Amino acid sequence: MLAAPVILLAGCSPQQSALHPAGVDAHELANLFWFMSAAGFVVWLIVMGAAIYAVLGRRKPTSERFGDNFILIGGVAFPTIGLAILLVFGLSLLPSWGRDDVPELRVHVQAEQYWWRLSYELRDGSRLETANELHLPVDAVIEFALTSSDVIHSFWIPALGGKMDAIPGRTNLLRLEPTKPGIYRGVCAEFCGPSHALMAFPVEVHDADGFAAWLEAEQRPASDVGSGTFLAAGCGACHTVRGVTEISSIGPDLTHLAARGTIGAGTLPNNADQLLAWISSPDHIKPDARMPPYESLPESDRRAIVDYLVSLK
Ligand code: HEC
Ligand SMILES: [Cu+2]
Repeated sequence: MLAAPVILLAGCSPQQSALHPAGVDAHELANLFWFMSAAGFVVWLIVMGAAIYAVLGRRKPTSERFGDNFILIGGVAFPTIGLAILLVFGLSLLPSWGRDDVPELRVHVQAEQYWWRLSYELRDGSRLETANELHLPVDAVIEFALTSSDVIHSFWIPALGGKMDAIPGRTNLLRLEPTKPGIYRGVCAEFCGPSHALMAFPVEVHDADGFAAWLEAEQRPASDVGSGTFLAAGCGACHTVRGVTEISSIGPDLTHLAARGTIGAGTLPNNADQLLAWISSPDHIKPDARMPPYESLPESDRRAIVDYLVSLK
């Protein structure tokens, strides 16, 4: 009994916790949670007090008037006023739909089985494509335009705010405002297939300079030194590496893959050994992953491809 909460709490890393808020909405949600919990606890104490009094209290008959008043106050007035207060507090947190201010940054998010296609709207109106790792500026209102290419997914960064569904054929808008630089974790929060639990994404919140530096680095085209085996193996049939192969983008953009912390949407740490394992047999690492295995390629070829991938800084 004592060990249970310890084990449960150990599972709460602040990186992915709605109770360690690092954004405006997350703060409001955490406050709502603590307020509701405290109010629930007070009501529980009162009810338990009444129950204990009823069982152990003095057995003296009470007047009918006392009985009527007790029911009116305890059974009608108290719940009505108490629930009204909780309702008003809860409703006050709904986003105001009249908000017509322009967000400082817009990011298009297309959920795919089982990864995230991300596209940043730049000041000049062009788009910057990337995948599986979000970088955001601190203290800025960011609007996410969410959609999906296959089934319903849900976009959720617990440390920054609430979740919203990504639905095929629709665009849902979600605004978040990070308040604290750091590294957080976002997840898919709607069951979408066998690898649903392997559809996460690291979120890095930068100060303004850090974000500008990331954006600039991300816009550079990739290096094509050593791309021979990668291209010959046909990886370009699904992956774009800007400036090297831009035929198709069925899979995640790999232009600056080596700058990302994880591979397979938060599934593995990004290093040469894991990349080799991933290319050899993605389906083993991530059931139902939509990438073919390359086990049949000679190992020297797979290693040459990995050498190229780790150079994509
Ligand atoms: C049929 C299309 C297809 C081909 C061909 C393909 N891939 Fe993929 N690849 C994908 C898809 C889809 C994913 C995303 C899988 C997931 O995370 O669920 C992926 C993911 C990856 C990732 C992880 C990217 C990230 O952001 O986490 C790497 C690295 C990768 N592929 C490398 C390669 C290499 C190298 C080749 C050639 C040997 C190759 N792929 C061939 C479709 C393909
Ligand atoms: Cu999903």
